[in-house]
Amino acid sequence: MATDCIFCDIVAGIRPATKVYETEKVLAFRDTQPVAPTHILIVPKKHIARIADIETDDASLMGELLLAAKVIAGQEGVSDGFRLVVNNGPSAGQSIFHIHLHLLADRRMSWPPG
Ligand code: DGP
Repeated sequence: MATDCIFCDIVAGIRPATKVYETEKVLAFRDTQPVAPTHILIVPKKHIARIADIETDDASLMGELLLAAKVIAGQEGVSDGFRLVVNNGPSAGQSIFHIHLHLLADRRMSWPPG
């Protein structure tokens, strides 16, 4: 049954997604509104709304997200140039309230980010 969280529904397999990586605790899939030629979302299967909500017990899980990013960058052939973004809260651009890393690559990135 669908939940009120799009990413929980993807994790549960009741909403389609183009998956690129999966472990027991982490899932990654392509963003449907890409802002770079390579744009992948990396999520914990556990529902946590925002980085501001993580607890000490989530430290290992958060580390798994970064390790997933490394593996996926290798799979995608972009290990030498990619950006990870985490938006926290509406004012920072967060629109889906389930923690996710954006892995962006295959275009020139500017700094500071907008
Ligand atoms: P953020 O704004 O940081 O919360 O990023 C949410 C991202 O999620 C945004 O880039 C668009 C993407 N997105 C929204 N709905 C879906 C969906 O149903 N499937 C997939 N794969 N991505 C989605």
